[in-house]
Amino acid sequence: MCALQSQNLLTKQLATLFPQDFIWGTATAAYQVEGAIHEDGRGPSIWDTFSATPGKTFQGDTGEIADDHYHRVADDVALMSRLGLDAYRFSISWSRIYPQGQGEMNEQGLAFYERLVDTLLEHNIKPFVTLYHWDLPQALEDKGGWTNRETAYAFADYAETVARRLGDRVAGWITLNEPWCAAYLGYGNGVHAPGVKDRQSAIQAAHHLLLAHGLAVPRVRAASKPGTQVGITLNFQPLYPADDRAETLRDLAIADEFSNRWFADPLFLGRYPEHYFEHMALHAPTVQEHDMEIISTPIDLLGVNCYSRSVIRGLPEVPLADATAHVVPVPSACYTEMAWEVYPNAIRDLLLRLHNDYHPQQLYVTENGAAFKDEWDGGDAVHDPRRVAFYQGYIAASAEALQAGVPLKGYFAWSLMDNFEWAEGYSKRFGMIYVDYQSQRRILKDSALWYAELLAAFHSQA
Ligand code: GCO
Repeated sequence: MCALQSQNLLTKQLATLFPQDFIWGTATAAYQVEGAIHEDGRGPSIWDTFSATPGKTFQGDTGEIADDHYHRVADDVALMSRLGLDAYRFSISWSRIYPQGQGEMNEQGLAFYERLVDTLLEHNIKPFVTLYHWDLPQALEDKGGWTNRETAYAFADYAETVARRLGDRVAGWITLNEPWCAAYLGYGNGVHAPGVKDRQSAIQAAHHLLLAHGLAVPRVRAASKPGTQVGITLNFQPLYPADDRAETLRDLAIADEFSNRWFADPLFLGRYPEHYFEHMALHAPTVQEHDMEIISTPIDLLGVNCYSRSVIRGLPEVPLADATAHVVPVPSACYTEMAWEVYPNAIRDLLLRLHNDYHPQQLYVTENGAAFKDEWDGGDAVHDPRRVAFYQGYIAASAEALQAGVPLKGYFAWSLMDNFEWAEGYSKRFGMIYVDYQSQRRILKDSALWYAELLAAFHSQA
């Protein structure tokens, strides 16, 4: 049990560090919370297939029921309102809209998200919508999935369909969530759906994900009300050197290409990192004329998912392709249940780096949070002091970046409530709200109460 970092800032003080137009929210994703995977015309996704495959997820957990959010929208939005959220980031299940990924559209699927958006607006909560959070329609995977360039075009068609229906009410669109994970975990090391283990396929899948984003941006923007923000969410892993040896600095730079620049460079600079594929001992992807121009189309917001950091030590005898071989533990650090170091300065350093290297118009922290062992005694409380300390530290560090000039416009805690944590199933709890999966009862953890106190203090300043 690591010692809780003492928080110098009182909650009221913390609230004063953010401008009045700052947006406070929480985030979820369709497959992680909705359940109802066979309902109202929804088609199968790669995560239905993957999680139903023996050995792929913790104890064979699947998203079949999850938080049953599909049937509990009114109650869950009421809880968001209880927390005082300004915004809610959720994702749309592509296979609810196009059960086969393309072709015949499923009106019942679109109607569900229209109800969710309207319920949010009734509570003065801004909808921020992720169009792709990893749950590719299985029918498209059957045709090669993200290794097939046609999937990028199918995504842009799907995105425009959704924007035409909801673009008059959505505050912000995020085309893709963490394409790095969709590409590398899905096609490179296979720990996520569709479970392909071929690093070269991951390179081509990444390119088609980026292309899908670039094709979708102008079509989503054109179908939305003027001023609607359109962007993408990337995951980043801030890297720090264990020492100042030349091989450490060399390996850190290469690990940075793999962990952080692989997607950011094409999006903001219009090119991949110069020697990246050579360093990975892989071929460059097949790139068609105008692809990089499409990929780097200007965007209004960069969503930043940041949880931790890694400390890298150069190991001359280990090829960098296995980037994790270079990560070293930090003896005195506090780690979450995901074995992620709690290091609040990582989010400050990352936001400053992104601002200085890529100059995005606006940044949002679209995910930040922690999994800790939460115990529920059947009562009305769940005490999670380490998660409260986590949020206090990372939000204070985000404020430092803001005050240093980073155009940070909002913060979404991951997650609103405990949910299906992909290959970890339900073994990892990230929520501010505890979910008893047997009864589907929701219990506000102390971190939810603290967040509500922070937001109340913030909103009382108006
Ligand atoms: C991600 C995903 C979320 C995860 C969260 C905790 O960032 O990996 O967007 O779906 O559940 O990050 O791992």
